[in-house]
Amino acid sequence: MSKKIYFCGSISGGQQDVDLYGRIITQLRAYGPVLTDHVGKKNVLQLEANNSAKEIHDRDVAWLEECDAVVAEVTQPSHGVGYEVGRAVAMKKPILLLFRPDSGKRPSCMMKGADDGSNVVFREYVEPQVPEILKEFLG
Ligand code: 6IA
Repeated sequence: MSKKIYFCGSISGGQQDVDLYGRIITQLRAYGPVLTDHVGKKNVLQLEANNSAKEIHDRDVAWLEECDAVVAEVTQPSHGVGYEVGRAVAMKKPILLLFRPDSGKRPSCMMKGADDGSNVVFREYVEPQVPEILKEFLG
């Protein structure tokens, strides 16, 4: 069954992982449309340049309401990603939180601790594990 997927990744928080986001989004498309595929594009700032912050916020929250599942790459800390995850938890969406321990970063307790063993899953991973993790979550 096709699922509408909302992918979250850092933009203003730092775009150093944008190529990884793009590779994850490419794999996510096998499960359904990715509503936020611009998050994996280096030129997202130009793509969104004609939209105000309010337009982007309201559109993204509407997409969150519309989606069937949320996948967030949370290694690079981002206010926007934390906000989206919090809103998605309140909406009771199925949420997969992906964190790379080999980044040397410390995961936020508000991401790691959001794991509830069912609806919200926090997964530490290395990139070669992405296909099996997505299959488990979305397949
Ligand atoms: O705080 P951050 O920018 O790192 O938050 C990133 C997250 O919030 C992503 O998962 C997006 O879904 C959403 N988001 C935040 N800013 C934007 C944005 N800005 N465009 C699209 N989605 C966004 C465009 C740049 C702006 C200067 C026109």
